[in-house]
Amino acid sequence: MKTAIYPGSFDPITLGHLNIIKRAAVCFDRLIVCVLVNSEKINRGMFTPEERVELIRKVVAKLPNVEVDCSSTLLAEYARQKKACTLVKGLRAVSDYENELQMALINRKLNPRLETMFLPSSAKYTYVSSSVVKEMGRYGADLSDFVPREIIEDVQKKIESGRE
Ligand code: COD
Repeated sequence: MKTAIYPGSFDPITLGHLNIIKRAAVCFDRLIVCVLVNSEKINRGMFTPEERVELIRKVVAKLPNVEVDCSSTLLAEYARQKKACTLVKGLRAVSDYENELQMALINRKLNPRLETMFLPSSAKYTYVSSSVVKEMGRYGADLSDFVPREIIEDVQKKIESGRE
């Protein structure tokens, strides 16, 4: 069974993330979407790791080979524990690549069986990011082109509660 991991901050999950999840899910028997809590960004996040997992679960509920998890383990070690052969990363721009290449090389050094697969962002989601969602939400803008519809209300409520 071929298992892949799609790691991220997912603060919150966006349509750009979902597009990568759906495209990766057809390439592997099992895809684990993993909220990494050792990422530098996590402590600065708006949503707690548990909330991020909850939102992702709502969005991927109908994708049978997609699981959602949260981990504070070193990614290469987490992949070993899950018997995963591949890390999936999305690339929005050349600027993403430099940092991602370095991480891919380090992860393969730490776990020589672990490959990184880069999926280019779909053109219509290239500009979508969790930061943009939070920024737009603070201004009460319509999030339907940015966030999966199942979680728009949750995301808007959370952003509004942060404004009080
Ligand atoms: N279209 C396509 N892909 C997208 C889009 C979009 N619109 N938005 C985001 N993505 C991709 C990102 O490029 C990334 O691959 C993934 O989705 C997750 O994105 P984010 O923004 O939720 O998460 P990031 O960018 O903060 O990444 C956090 C990671 C946890 C993935 C990163 O920090 C990481 O890989 N950490 C592991 C550290 C590691 O491997 N260390 C090794 C030893 S140094």
